[in-house]
Amino acid sequence: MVVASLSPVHGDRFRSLAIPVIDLSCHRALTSELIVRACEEFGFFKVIGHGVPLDVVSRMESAALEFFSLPVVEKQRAGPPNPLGYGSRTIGPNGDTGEVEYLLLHANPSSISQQAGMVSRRNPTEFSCVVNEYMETVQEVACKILELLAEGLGLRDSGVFSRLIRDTENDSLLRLNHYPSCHNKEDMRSDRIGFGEHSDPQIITLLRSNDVGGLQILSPSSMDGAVWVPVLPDPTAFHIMVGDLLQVMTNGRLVSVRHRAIVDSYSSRLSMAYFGAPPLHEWISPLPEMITPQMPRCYKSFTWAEYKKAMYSLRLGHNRLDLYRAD
Ligand code: GA4
Repeated sequence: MVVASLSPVHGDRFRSLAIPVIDLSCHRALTSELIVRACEEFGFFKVIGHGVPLDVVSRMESAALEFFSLPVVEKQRAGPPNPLGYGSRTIGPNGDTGEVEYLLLHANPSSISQQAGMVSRRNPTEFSCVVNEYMETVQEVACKILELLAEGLGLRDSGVFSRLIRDTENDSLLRLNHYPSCHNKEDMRSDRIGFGEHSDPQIITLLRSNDVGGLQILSPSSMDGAVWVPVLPDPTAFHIMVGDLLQVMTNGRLVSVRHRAIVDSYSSRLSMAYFGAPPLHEWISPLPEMITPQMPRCYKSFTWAEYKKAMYSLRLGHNRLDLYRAD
């Protein structure tokens, strides 16, 4: 395993930490073992050797930049986010805010083409094609990671996680985030929150950012309370996050990582997050193979639709998994 070192930036309490870097083009058995270890320890790792063509990423990035550079009134045609669409500064329906503007798109091709009409007046068809191509490519990488993960966990069915996001009715999303840099000196603080602390509710997140830093993860095993670890940007890689549903299905063996984004005062950051999610009607519960006498069942069963309903009724930083702990 290659290890990347993280340099401390601003924030409250921070420390530098080595996070795992996993090369997906390496030997399968070794890679799957490393993925499991990274997901247990951090719920977070970086992948290289992922095989996503550079032009697929560049086309998506250019389309996102083109959208965010439109006049505000134009962007607002694609909003407000309920929950999909364009939003600025408000996050979710319960009063959370951040120094960010964003576009939330559903992975479903018909939903993308519907949204494309509001996002791009110039060429909605081209926008749909670019988003569909990016989604399909990134979904493949997500499935590969999930299959390696299942193998590394020794599960009989290596498709047990990936099948959920391959399902034609999957509820996966793409979030394009633009964190603008500061225009005036008064705002140049080192602790401006772009996107507050939270874990991602879905199964898995694949995040690609430009070369501007800002992502921080909460160090899971720190003895001295919460410590934020800044992640060095790498536009050629993807950062992978374990989501709440994967924590439940693995009966708490893998952890969903808490993270946040800080705004850089001098450069604007663009991130593109793919959230792999199951169909709405899908029942989520700890896999029987993950329940042992040493590790009794930790979570109750619920459908993804139920979980979504709960998450939209709560604040961004809420520890929503606590609601589903088995007694
Ligand atoms: C966090 C992860 C994804 O960005 C997101 C977010 C969603 C939203 O922006 O609409 C939520 C948040 C996220 C979890 C709690 C609720 C819903 C904002 C919020 C306060 C798209 C998602 O799926 O959940």
